[in-house]
Parts: sequence; structure tokens; C-alpha cells
Amino acid sequence: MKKKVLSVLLASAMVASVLAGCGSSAADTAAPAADAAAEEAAPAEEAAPAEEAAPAEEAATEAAADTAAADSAAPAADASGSTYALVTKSAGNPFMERMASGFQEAVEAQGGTVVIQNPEAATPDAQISVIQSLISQGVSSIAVDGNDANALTAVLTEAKDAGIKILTLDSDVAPDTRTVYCNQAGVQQIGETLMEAVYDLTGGEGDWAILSATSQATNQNAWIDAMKKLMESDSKYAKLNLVEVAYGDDEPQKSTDQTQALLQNYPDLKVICAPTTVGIAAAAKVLQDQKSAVKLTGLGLPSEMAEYIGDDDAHSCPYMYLWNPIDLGRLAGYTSIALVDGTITGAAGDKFTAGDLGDYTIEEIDGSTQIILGPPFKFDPSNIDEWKSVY
Ligand code: RAM
Repeated sequence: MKKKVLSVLLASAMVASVLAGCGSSAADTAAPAADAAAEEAAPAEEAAPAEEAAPAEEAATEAAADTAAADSAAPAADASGSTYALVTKSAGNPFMERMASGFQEAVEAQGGTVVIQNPEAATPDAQISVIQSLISQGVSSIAVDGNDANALTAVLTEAKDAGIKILTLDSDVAPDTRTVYCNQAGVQQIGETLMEAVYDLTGGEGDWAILSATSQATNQNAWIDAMKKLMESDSKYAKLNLVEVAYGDDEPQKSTDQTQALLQNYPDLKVICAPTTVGIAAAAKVLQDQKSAVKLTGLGLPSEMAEYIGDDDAHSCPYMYLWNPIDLGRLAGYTSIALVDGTITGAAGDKFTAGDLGDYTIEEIDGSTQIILGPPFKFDPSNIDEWKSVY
């Protein structure tokens, strides 16, 4: 995957509004790991710290030139006359809101009309009813953040039969019901990154638990499976004991309750890993308020987690990871346009330019067609203040 041309503009992104700054991402700044992401080989810890990449003002001119070159090589698509829909996992999730803002910005910049649907709950049923209404509206494309791998098959087939282009982002559905999956980072890479964090924070042995989103969430389940497989296959993890996978359903209160239950049920618990931004924020507050010795890691939004990130006993989360949700939405927006205007069909090898995110090639990964945004990025006390106002 091509390195993003705007990586060096991070500094300006951080002083601009979130929307205006969405061209720069945490993944972008992790440039040295970006090429390795395609191979899903490099643990995210090897990524360059944001501050190494961010203030590289001398590279800004070069980046601007790259952008101009990309722009002249690939004229902006004209998306006017078409309506591009996004169906998020659920309303009230700040990750989804940022993703939606990126989608909207990318599509509207090309003249397209955007419809964002946030289902009331993170369930497939709630998504089925909004997708049915989008079919009635006759939208051109639907980008879905799947609440279930298989339960959306019938409604998405109906949409496809009606001539609507279907793609997924963040959380996939059954591959034969969509054209392509905009994946934030390689599944294996996320699994390895989180497993390594658990190993580090436990000291390599003892009880740990996962606080996930919903039990059907395709993305969380894939990451959890990757972690479990690593534990089974690598003797390095033999002394780690995964006591439970709890589900907070991406609801703050349920995630809080589940965290409290984990603390109560497992007195020897050392670490909770929450691969969900909603879960990690809820768990961080519980652990920090209770001055618990249990440490937390996982996937979190810097804006929600800044007060919990720290190396000392007063903070519950030494470090965590994520990617840029705004850029993930933008990538899905550009992909939607490319599908509707026929630049791509979603087949492996298809190439297109996702605006200033750069050029992408659709890859065949684990038997399904995907576009990978970039590697996960590590947030710790050294960089959290830089990022908390970005997303
Ligand atoms: C939550 C959602 C989303 C996931 C992030 C990390 O916001 O479950 O699907 O990608 O966490």
C-alpha cells in the first residue's frame, strides 16, 4: 500500500478542526510500519512515534507536491447525481460518529449526496430495517458496518438485486454479499499487537480477560480469534490464562457492569483487554475510579482515553492502539464512489485513488477481497496529548 502523502501534515491537522484535519491519521504517521502492514507482519510497537513524524515540516513541500501529482494523475471523480449511504453499527458511539464524518466529507467533496443511518442498537435486526428503507429510497451504494456476519445476507442480497453497490467497513459481513471490505488494519496484525500488549502488561503470566463489543460483532470476533490462535500456537503465551470474554455490547453502562463483574469474579485478574472503543472507555473509568491494580489495554479513542493513559498507579491504561476512524470513513466514501462510477468492481487487483488518502489496490486476504487502511497505532503517555484533540 502506498504511503499516505499527507502524513507530514499531522501538525496542522491537530490544530485544525477534526473534520478539517482528517487527512492526517495515526496510521499515517506510523509510516515505517505502513508497508509492512500489507504483509501483516510488523507489530505496531515498531511504528514510529507520532512526534517523530509529526513536526517534519521540511517534508511538507514534498508532500504537497506529491498531492498535486496524485491530483493531476487522477482527476477527482464526479459523484453528483448519486446517493451514497452509510449504515453504522449503532447510534451514540463516538467511533461511528467520526467514521461517518469522514464518509460524509469524502463523498460531499466529490459532489455526492450522503445518507447516514445509525441504528438504535448494535444488532443485525436494527440494521435490516434501515437497509430496507435505503432500498426503497433507491440509493446508489450502501456501506455497512456489519453487526453480524450472516444475518444481513437476505437484505443485502435484496439490495444488490436492486442494483445497489454493497461494501463493508470496520466490521465485515459474509464476503459473497458485498463487493469489498474496507478493513482498518490486518486482522492478524491487530491480534498480534493486542496479544503482545497483554503479554507485556501481565508480565507474561496470569489471568486476563477480554471485554468485547457484541457477541456477533464480526470485527471483534476476528481479532479475538486471532488472539486465541496465537495463545494456542505460541508457547510464549502458555502461562497466560484467558478467564472470560465478556460482552458490553458497545453500550457504556453494560460495559461498566461487565467490567465490575470481571473484577468481582476473578480476584487474580491482572489485565483486561477491550478491543472496542466503547468498552475500553467504560473499563478505564471503573478501574481508575476503584484504584484497581488491574491494568487495561485494547483499542480506544485518544479523545476518550487521555485521562486514563499513564504509566503510574493513578492511571488504568498504560497504552492502547487504534487507527484513524475518520480516514476509515473517508476510505469507504471513496470506495463507494469508485464502485458506483465503475472504476472498480471490488475484484482483487482493482485499483483506484481514494482522494488524498492515496492509491489503493483491492487485495485477496483470507479468501475475501479487502482494502487495508493501515497498521494500528500505539497511544501512550508520550503522544496521547497530541492526539486527544484529533479524534
Ligand atoms: C467500537 C466498535 C468498532 C471498533 C472500535 C475499535 O467503536 O466496536 O466496530 O472498530 O470499537
